[in-house]
Amino acid sequence: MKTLRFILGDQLSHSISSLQGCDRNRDIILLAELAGEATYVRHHKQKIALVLSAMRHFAQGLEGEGYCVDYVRLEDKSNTGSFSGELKRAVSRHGADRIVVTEPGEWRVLEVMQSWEQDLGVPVEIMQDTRFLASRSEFEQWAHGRKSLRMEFFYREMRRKTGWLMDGDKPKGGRWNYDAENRKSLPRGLTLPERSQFKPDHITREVMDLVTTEFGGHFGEIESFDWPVTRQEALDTLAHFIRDCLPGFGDYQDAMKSGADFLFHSLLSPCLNLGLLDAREVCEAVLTAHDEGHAPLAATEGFLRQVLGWREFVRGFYWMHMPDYGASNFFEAKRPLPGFYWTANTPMNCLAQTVDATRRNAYAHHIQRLMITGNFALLAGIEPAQVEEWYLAVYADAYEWVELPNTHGMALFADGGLMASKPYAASGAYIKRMSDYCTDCAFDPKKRSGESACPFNYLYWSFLIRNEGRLRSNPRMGLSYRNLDRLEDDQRIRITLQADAFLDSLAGLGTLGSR
Ligand code: FAD
Ligand code: DLZ
Ligand code: SF4
Repeated sequence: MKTLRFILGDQLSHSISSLQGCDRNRDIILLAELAGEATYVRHHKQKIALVLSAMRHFAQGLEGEGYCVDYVRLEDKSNTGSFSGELKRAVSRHGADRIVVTEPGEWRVLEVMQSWEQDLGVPVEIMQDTRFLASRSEFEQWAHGRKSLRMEFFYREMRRKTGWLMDGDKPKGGRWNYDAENRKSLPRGLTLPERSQFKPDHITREVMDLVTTEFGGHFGEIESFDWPVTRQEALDTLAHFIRDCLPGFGDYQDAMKSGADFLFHSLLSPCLNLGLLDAREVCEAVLTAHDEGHAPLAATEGFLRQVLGWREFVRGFYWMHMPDYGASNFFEAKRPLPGFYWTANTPMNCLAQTVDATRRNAYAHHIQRLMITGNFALLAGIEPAQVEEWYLAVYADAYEWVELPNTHGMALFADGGLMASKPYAASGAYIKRMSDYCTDCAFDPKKRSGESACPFNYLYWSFLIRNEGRLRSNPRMGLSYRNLDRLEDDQRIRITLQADAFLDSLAGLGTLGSR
């Protein structure tokens, strides 16, 4: 029997289930560079270069280990550009009579995979993706019968299951959650760690040129590319994070600063999502650093919560709610995505900084994604599908299984509360407290209305007014609505009028939102 093992571009792990039991003398491993995967949303140039370069390096590594690799390059004239097309060609090229593949990270690809057996007339084994700490069925069992799914309770279950940061059945230090200690703003003069940078080698350089030629019209800068593209570089990134960033990770997890694109964040998501690093090894390395006295408990717990908690939770949540998850639109938001999400051309400094960093790095850290671009889209009532397409396109770590729950559920509350207990809506006061963006901004974060008022302020109040019927009964919105109740009627009217005029201007009916 001749087996074809198909490895997708985000399955670059030696432990991938589709490689298990591989007979190096007989089996063929297929990897294919696909124009369709670069364009189903128009990915950031660095994202495409990252995936292609990591694929080329991975294939080279497999060949060096004696595997028989069939690698289809983007430039290949016969390349059909799709998973199905390349698999079909490979089956006939090799006379394969069995296909083994690991389940993908996106519903649309699973649907395609499920048609292969019939279309190609050979048995197709779709293996579980075992690179997560909770399997899909384990998540579903945990979720079964619960009225609402909250990350916090899932995370506690995962702590118990792994025994990580546990004293018997109690959390180490007596608390499950050190979030309250992880919300410090950055003290002036604090030295920030350098990002570890990887100079493109000849393979990456070649891919960067290819991306420039083929996808030059896509969003984002390519020349600044310095992402890790091999397993060794990914391990170096992890070591650098643990040494230089982890001790400050907890304290400044929610902070933002002009010109500081990475702060104490790990930059590990592209490596994790491609498969260059495994979630378990990342958590274990961080726990070892804590045991050796290198990282405080709050930082260690804060990091574990992200990987063992959020990352696993959103993955289980995605598969449980697909294929219909993205269809809801709780606030009936319909406005188009403003042009400055692509150009950074806006006098709102927080947005300009975040979009510009995204353009240069294919990266923004979590609080920028959630509380700047996400918060703005929520308050402004931008149509969820347009916001989701943007997030899937612009970040190096974006795959639908992780992007969609974070955008649709967490940032936009478009699912009406399946994922989060309340919308993450915030006014300019929050941004002022957590960043230095407001210092250099054309607007005043202390003003609620008027020409120089921060747009986040009147948009925030107008969001509460507009959605009163949907949100007032939410117990976690009580304080917000008590504050709204203190506004006089004429203030409400002024705010609503200003917010509407501002939003119309974003849609091209005026010039307020753009420079
Ligand atoms: P760190 O701050 O160092 O965190 C460590 C790790 O924890 C990350 O590498 C990541 O693997 C994990 N993590 C942290 N928060 C989350 C989360 N909410 N969901 C899942 N994993 C998490 N993350 C993606 O990997 N891909 C996406 O497409 C993506 N889209 C997002 C869209 C929105 C609107 C929001 C609010 C968040 C999104 N996130 C996404 C989650 C998070 O912002 C990124 O994982 C994080 O910014 C990656 O940077 P880092 O590796 O430096 O993270
Ligand atoms: C994101 C991406 C890109 C840009 N290119 C490829 C590719 O050329 N070949 C490939 O196999 N995978 C690519 N990917 C990753 C896929 O989009 C990913 O496997 C699916 O979205 C499923 O998670
Ligand atoms: Fe952003 Fe408002 Fe601060 Fe300007 S004043 S940076 S728009 S929060």
